Amino acid sequence: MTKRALITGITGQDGSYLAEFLLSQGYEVFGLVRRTSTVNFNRIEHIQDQITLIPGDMLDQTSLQLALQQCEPQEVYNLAAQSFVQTSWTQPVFTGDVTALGVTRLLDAIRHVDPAIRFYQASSSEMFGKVREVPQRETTPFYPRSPYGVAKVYGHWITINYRESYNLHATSGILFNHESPRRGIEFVTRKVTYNVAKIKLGMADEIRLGNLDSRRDWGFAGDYVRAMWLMLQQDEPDDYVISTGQTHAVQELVEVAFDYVGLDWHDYVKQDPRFMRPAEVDLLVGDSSKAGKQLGWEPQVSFEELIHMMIDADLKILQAGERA
Ligand code: NAP
Ligand code: F7E
Repeated sequence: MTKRALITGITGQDGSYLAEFLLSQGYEVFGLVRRTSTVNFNRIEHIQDQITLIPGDMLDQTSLQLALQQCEPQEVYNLAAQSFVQTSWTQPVFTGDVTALGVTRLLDAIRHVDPAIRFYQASSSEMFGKVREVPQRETTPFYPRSPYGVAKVYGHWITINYRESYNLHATSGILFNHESPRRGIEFVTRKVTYNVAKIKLGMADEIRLGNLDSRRDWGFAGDYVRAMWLMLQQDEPDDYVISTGQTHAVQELVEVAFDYVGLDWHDYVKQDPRFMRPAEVDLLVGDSSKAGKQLGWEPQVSFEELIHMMIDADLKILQAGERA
């Protein structure tokens, strides 16, 4: 029997990779899409004839219930969120409504429509924030440092609460930063690779960045969506950290990117207080040995390979005159 999966956030970076992956596994794929005045399906337009899009919004309980009734999925992947940390300080209530309460709306709809549905929640390393332990693992206490991080802690715990209260197969993946050529242009990796490509092509002459000292554990999004799927294939729901175990400063990201195109970053990078955060997460590095043992998951793409892949893709986009 063909399995059916519903992905919220299918138009986002991870949603597009997960949709491709589930199609390759023979799934019938449904995606929840919210109404916007301009269609923004550029990450999924190459597979749009193979998936079914259902209108709905994480802010609207009825739309979630109707979406579940329409597609009758065996698996639901909740990737929808206001996911940009910086925006969460200027839109803290909206971020909480979508990224935190949205999880409860969806879990409650599942409980009423079909409690046998397996549920994946996109938890985040931002929950560790001001880290209590290095490296961070499933048992590390949370100390979020942004309204986004706080909202994700809520989403994480409501997932566990619905698992324990209603016996749902509800799993949470605590994913560390993962990037790709499809990453939103506002996140630091893509901002750097896109602007380095522009500088290389003579289309820009500087990049303005915030804190160069913070450290992140950056992996490839294509590897990480495979982990999401593996989690829902387990007999029992659980929580898993997904990470590379390597950490790099933003400055190292800048160095690797400029080195790749044969330029010296000192000549182009300007620090700009507009991109500093009211509270920073200084160091993230994950320990995903539980996922290694129980899911057989390992990352395949190194940090350097990832940055090179993103620059190659951005050079192509710019040379073709396409949208970022
Ligand atoms: P993304 O590119 O920002 O995508 C977010 C998705 O959520 C988009 O499809 C967006 O739709 C949708 N969305 C936002 N508000 C919505 C609403 N009210 N109703 C319905 N859909 C809504 O994020 P991503 O990088 O793919 O991340 C996927 C998930 O993993 C997010 O929950 C994120 O917080 C979490 N996460 C990401 C990382 C990472 O490093 N990428 C790490 C840990 C956790 P539109 O296209 O209409 O805006
Ligand atoms: O920032 C620093 C910034 O915005 C990374 C989301 O997917 O991963 C992501 O959150 C670091 C921070 O990602 C700029 O201060 C310096 O220390 O790329 P980012 P993030 O905040 O780590 C987690 C796991 C998620 O869950 C989130 O959804 O880079 N930084 N200068 C900058 N960051 C940005 N965006 N822009 C700069 O100019």
